[in-house]
Amino acid sequence: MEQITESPHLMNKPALARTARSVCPHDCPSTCALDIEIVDDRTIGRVRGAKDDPYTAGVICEKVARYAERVHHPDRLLYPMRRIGKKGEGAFERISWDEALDEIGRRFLEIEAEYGAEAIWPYNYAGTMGHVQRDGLDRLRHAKGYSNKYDTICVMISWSGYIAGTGMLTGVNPEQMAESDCVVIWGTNPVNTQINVMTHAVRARRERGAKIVVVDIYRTATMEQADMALLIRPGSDGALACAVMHVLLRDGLADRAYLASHTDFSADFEAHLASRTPQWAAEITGLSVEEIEGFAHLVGENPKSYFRLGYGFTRQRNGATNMHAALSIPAMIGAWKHRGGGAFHSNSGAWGLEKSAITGKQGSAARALDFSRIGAILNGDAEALKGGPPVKALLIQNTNPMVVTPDHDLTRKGFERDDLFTVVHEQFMTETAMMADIVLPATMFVEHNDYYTRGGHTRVLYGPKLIDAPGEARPNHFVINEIAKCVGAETVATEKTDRELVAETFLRSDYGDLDEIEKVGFVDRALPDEKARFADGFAWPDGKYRFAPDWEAARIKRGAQWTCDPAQMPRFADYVDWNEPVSDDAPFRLTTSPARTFLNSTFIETPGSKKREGEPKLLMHAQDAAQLNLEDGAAVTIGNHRGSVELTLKLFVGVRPGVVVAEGLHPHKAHRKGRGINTLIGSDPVPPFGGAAFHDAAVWIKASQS
Ligand SMILES: Nc1nc2c(c(=O)[nH]1)N[C@H]1C(S)=C(S)[C@@H](COP(=O)(O)OP(=O)(O)OC[C@H]3O[C@@H](n4cnc5c(=O)[nH]c(N)nc54)[C@H](O)[C@@H]3O)O[C@H]1N2
Ligand SMILES: Nc1nc2c(c(=O)[nH]1)N[C@H]1C(S)=C(S)[C@@H](COP(=O)(O)OP(=O)(O)OC[C@H]3O[C@@H](n4cnc5c(=O)[nH]c(N)nc54)[C@H](O)[C@@H]3O)O[C@H]1N2
Ligand code: SF4
Ligand SMILES: [Mo]
Repeated sequence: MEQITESPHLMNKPALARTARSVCPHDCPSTCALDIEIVDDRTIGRVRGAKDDPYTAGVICEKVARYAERVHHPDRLLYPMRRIGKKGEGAFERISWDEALDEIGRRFLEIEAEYGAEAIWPYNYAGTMGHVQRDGLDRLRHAKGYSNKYDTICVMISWSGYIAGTGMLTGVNPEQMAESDCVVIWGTNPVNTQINVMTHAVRARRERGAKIVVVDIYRTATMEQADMALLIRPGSDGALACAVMHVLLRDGLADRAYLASHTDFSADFEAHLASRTPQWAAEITGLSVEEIEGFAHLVGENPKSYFRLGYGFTRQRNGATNMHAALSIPAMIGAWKHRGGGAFHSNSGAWGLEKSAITGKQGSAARALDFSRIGAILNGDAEALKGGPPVKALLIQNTNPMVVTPDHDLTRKGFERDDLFTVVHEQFMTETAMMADIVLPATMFVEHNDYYTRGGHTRVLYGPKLIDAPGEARPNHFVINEIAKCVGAETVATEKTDRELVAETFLRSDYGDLDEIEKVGFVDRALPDEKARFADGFAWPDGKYRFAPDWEAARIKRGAQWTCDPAQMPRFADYVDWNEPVSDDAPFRLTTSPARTFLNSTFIETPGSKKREGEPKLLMHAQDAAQLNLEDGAAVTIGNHRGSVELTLKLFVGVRPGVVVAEGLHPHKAHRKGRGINTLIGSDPVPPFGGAAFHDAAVWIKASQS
């Protein structure tokens, strides 16, 4: 591969001329406002968190503070390439953009003629959270009738559980965390995954003596900062939540007036909770009765409690019901009534964007294939293919499915198919790009224009092009337009620039004029506070919070599909025992929680992140290690019926016996034997509407044979 020669490492350069406002493009709820030093028209310097943004408040994570090392990395892809070796071998030759586009157009048209348009699957996710570059592929997809994608990999489970209660995906402005008496950080590890939550939670403690509660399955850096640490068994959150509600009712701490005015609370639900005792939940969660009662009393006596509900705890087979059960606690104490109280998961229901300029005509009749089941789909599973033609071509942008999707061995087998034509548009030679027939070089966020959303706060931010791209790297917008021209979809190949698409989308969404918006850098979509706390009613026809969810109504709101028998869903907020069962053959429960300086599969190439994360490790309790005769630092193999993976053992006191944690999506090649952690994760769709249970796998563990 060619190396960048014109961009020396920047941190050494003198501070320069100007600083520009931008926004972090990554798939992180914080969506930080950034101030970026511009050294010259090809070079950035320091990246800092904007001090005048109320949510960012001058704080960003270390990986993005060092972004210059990613933009100016010597391994960036600079030219289009054609594979000349075997798939995955890594042998490519440089070709021109014209050659690449001609070949893509020709192959796509041939495949369409022989198998139909649905045999082509544009496959994009959230490597960039800019809507023009992330979602523009839909314009081409819809115009051609290529296969749609059913989005399950990240938010399907959690959003479904949240909407089942409130009816809408919004909540109390997270800046208000600083005004609460108790901040409950549940199933998210913000020190790793969205640092700004900590800024506001810690402010509440400093300024008002608020307590911070953390609910997790291992002692994370976030839990280290908690006043109350609730270390529970994976998948047991529903039991904890129900027992807390039991205690609140039992001890007169529920807000009966609020239950009557704002919820569907019923005698039947109260009777249901009567059997969900702290003793019952102690068995399931591993907590003591005192811990459960202590937590219930803390929030019951401090109804100005703010529940920050994460994604992580929903990556379980019972994750949607656990989200709904945890969300039911703030309703039980009337937390929503109080400024500084309530709940928040994502604000994505508040954007009100009209995006047809980007995504084109909606409502294509083509089948929607499950993003997380790419392995089954590429291996010809008729049910996963929905009875349609095989997938013969993939057009991949902003995602690295060879690393991030579950059931990896199946995924790999699919990508290895000789008759699969794969196009990957990337910034680096990822393990997915290695499987491509054609690799196209992509720009980074400072090299193109876009606007960004992510659900962690209330603002939509604009990030302009600040420097020129290296080599022949091109934005997604360019690639989509050019491919459209090659496959007879000229009408969707807009002459508009990425900036013009942002401007048009802002106008159509009643956000206002981009020139004006650019002066401040954002549009604030905060709902009026009363509305954010559902003071006039939750987003159901009768305005009542649902302790007894109508999952079918939630499905319609989500535009989702059932992946289980609807009768399987519990009637009320509850705990259901759906996790992958442990057995003598697979006695440990594995979670695969994100690492601090990787972002999904991104940043694995930057020196700072590589140094901090080191080799892939498995966190295990000393008692388990002793039983298995394993020592700290031992090479271990962990496996299940899906495959096996090698890691280095790290003894860790903050994990329960029987539970092991592998942090971070290290590349396969970083593991001995070349298989990474998603080899062990199932792709069976999680009830009720699909999704991958990344933190829910049963595994065996043994010393590796050298
Ligand atoms: N540094 C970094 N930041 C990231 C990411 C990254 O990979 N690295 N990924 C980004 C993306 S795409 C997303 S969606 C968000 C996700 O961010 P989060 O919402 O924080 O989700 P996770 O990090 O998956 O998991 C959070 C915590 O949940 C714990 N957990 C797992 N199972 C359970 C359970 O059953 N119950 C409870 N109570 N806890 C459980 C995990 O151990 C972990 O500590 O983070 C984003 N930010
Ligand atoms: N085991 C396990 N697996 C997981 C998770 C977990 O917790 N555990 N988390 C899951 C979650 S929550 C998510 S969201 C998924 C994330 O899965 P992905 O969205 O695939 O992950 P990323 O690494 O964020 O981004 C993928 C790629 O996008 C590329 N990219 C960035 N910007 C651009 C651009 O402008 N143009 C183009 N063409 N490419 C670009 C990056 O270089 C990167 O290689 O992973 C999931 N996988
Ligand atoms: S990755 Fe998250 S915390 Fe880091 S700068 Fe981006 S938005 Fe902020
Ligand atoms: Mo995600």
